[in-house]
Amino acid sequence: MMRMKLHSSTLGVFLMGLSLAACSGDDTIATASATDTDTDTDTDGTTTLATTGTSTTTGTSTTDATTIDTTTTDATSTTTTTTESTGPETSTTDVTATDTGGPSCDDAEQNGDETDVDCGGSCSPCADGQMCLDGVDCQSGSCVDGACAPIDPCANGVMDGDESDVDCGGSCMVCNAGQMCNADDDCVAKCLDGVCEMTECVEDADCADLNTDCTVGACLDFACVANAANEDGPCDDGDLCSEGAVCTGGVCGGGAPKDCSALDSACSAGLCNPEDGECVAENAPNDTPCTAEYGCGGNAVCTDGACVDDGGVASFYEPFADNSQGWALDMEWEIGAAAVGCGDPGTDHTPTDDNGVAGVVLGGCATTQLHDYYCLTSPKIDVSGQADVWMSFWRDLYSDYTPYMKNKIEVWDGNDWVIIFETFGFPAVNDSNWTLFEYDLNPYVPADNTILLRWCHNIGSGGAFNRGSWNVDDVVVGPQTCQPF
Ligand SMILES: [Ca+2]
Ligand SMILES: [Ca+2]
Repeated sequence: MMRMKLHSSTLGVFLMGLSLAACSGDDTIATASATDTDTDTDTDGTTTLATTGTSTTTGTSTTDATTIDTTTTDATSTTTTTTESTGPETSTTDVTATDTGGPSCDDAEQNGDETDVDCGGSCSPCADGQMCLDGVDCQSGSCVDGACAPIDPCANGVMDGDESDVDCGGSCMVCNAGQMCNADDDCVAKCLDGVCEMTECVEDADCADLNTDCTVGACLDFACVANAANEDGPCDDGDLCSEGAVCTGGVCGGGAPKDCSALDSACSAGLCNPEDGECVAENAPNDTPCTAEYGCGGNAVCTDGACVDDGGVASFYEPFADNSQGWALDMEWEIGAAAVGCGDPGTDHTPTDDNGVAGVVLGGCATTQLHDYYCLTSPKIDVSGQADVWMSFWRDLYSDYTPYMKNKIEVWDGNDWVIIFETFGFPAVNDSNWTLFEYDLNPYVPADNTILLRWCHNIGSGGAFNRGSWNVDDVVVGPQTCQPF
């Protein structure tokens, strides 16, 4: 119960205070609301406010003095105005009205801290569609863009509507593996016995683990599969010691072992190191018998990866399998297969299959037309480090005698060609078979340790007989007695 007696000058302040005060929602508070306000001047000069309620005046009202007596009982405020009558006519007014307090939660206006009419703020929450500031202003607890939104049945934390599990399935989002379902559509994948089953994938990107040089991961019926790709394209088979692997039906393979034969030698084998794919030379055990390149026929054995021949090693060897060492050939000279004809041998001397020799018109006769020397000249032969320098070769020479034909072998001593063999007059040379000849070159080794050799012939006089001339094989420059074959 509240009793108030107010002057008009303080009413505004009072209303302002009420509007700022928190509304308790208690409907026992009277709200200032007047349908009629009557202000008059008292006889003593003071102004007394007559307010609220409906004033009923009977006859002519001459109100000199007004006293407001406000009694508030619950929701009803009763104001009794007593008018003193100064004349014969007396007017008595009894007013009963709804009272006069501040904003309330049921005054049909948006005031106080309400977010919409009579709701929100400290009033009861608003219904869907009404204005709000925050979820607490709403019955649904959801304030979206300033308006109370209906509660999302798919996010209300209970299984309702057509959901198959809490907030999923039906018209809500699909359920995850392990959640309840009614049909496949309720699940990311499949519904099995009322439960969404586990799935490996939903889209191809989930299967990227299966991407390789030769495969592409794909999601098929919610399971990852590796599809073959890059058919016949290059791929890495993971073996550093294979080369040229390709994809075949999704599998990388078919690579060839890396070729490390460049490191092969008499006492080592080129092998690929699987750790880094590099070629390395693996040495044969020491004292393993071996065949030394240009070895001179001793008891060659491997020593720390090198084939050492105790008979020595030659500086140069030529079996004439081809002309890869670069001999210079004047007219009539050839390097090729031995051939029978005009006294030439049908087989070479070297015990290999190439049958290669050097000779004058292989399988035929030398010309008998007069000419100066035609020569077979060796490549440069480096004899550095060779303590003992001899030349040996196998010969099958069939010639006329000087002056019809003359034959010679020369060595370059750094300044001049020096003859180390020549033919003269009768009798002529006619080798019956391959024959070994050896020459000491030690006196002729030039300062730069590089020597040249040449085999030559001429026609010095008309009337020469047809002869097969030179056949040369297995030329060796090395220590004396060095005979590889
Ligand atoms: Ca040969
Ligand atoms: Ca010949």
